[in-house]
Amino acid sequence: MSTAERTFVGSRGETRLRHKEFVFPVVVGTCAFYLGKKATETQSHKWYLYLRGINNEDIGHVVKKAIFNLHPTFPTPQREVTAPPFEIEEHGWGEFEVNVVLHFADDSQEQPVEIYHKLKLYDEADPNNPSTKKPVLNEQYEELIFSEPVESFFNRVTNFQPGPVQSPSGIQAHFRHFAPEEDMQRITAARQRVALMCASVQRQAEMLA
Ligand code: SLL
Repeated sequence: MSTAERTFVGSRGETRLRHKEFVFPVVVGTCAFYLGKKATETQSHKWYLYLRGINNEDIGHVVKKAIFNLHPTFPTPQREVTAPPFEIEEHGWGEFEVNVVLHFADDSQEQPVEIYHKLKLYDEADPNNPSTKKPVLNEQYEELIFSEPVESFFNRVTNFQPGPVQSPSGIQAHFRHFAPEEDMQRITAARQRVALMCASVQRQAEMLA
């Protein structure tokens, strides 16, 4: 393909990659600890809300800012974090839906995106026996899709090797392990098994007919 076909010029004069999709997976999560004896009516839990890379790598080369919009019962409910770790710590008494607005690196020339995420304080399986040791984790895997990305942004981020991000909170020990590629392999294998089963059922049906 010639350069002219591979790229095109966007409305702001930027060179974009035609028919290309850049997929950037992230995890939005909450990690809540019951305060036990220290619990009060308005502060029963200490919780963390975060945006992270799926392998807990630094995502600052793609995301420049995360705005966490909390429930209006919180003082200054809008919290801006402008560098990794994109994480906040709070105390509260109730669950609610958080709105997260992500702003991307300037050279991406992309608009911010919004993600909604539920802060969970109680384990659904056992809501009446909160533990002070084991936190309640709620993590959500999201794929940020940059369709027809700016060429220079795409080249920069795909050639970049991010390091791990460390948070003084220590909550990483509780993070889930996400393996989308392994999941995909399992799905493909399961599809093949189903296809084989279907073929065998069909053969049997044909023999009986
Ligand atoms: C509920 N719909 O009724 C939810 C609202 C709001 C939680 C939960 C504030 C903490 C503070 C807080 O935890 N709000 O006052 O500092 O369950």
